[in-house]
Amino acid sequence: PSEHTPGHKIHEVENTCLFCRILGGEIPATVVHRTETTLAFRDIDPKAPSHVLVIPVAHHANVIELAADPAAAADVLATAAKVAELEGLTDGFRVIFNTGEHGGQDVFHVHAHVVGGAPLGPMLA
Ligand code: DGP
Repeated sequence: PSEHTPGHKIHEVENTCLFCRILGGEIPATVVHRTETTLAFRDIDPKAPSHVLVIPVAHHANVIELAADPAAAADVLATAAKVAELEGLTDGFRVIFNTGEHGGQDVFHVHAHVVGGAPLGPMLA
């Protein structure tokens, strides 16, 4: 099986996928929340006062692959909601899945950006 086959667990891709390596503890990250199936950690280059990435433990390349794994998709959204609560984003926030070239996706392990803590303007750059 190829390293990016949807749903493959972390040990099968941890040598090549940056976020699988974060899941494996090989690369440090500031963890905000963790469940059996998801991890939430601070973006290394925050674009807002609160900027947290939520990833599924199962390796899916993008939101299209995530959508084919409804349990993982629901878990990612539930963790995004939990992050908003933990971060105190009571005035609102955004959940963004950058996808593909036009979407500006740089890391091909699906991640929800949870951003807030200040008014965000009409679009996030
Ligand atoms: P995207 O462009 O949507 O694929 O977002 C990738 C995000 O990942 C980007 O906002 C920066 C963040 N990022 C990249 N490398 C690391 C890292 O090693 N640690 C953390 N915490 N975030 C990272």
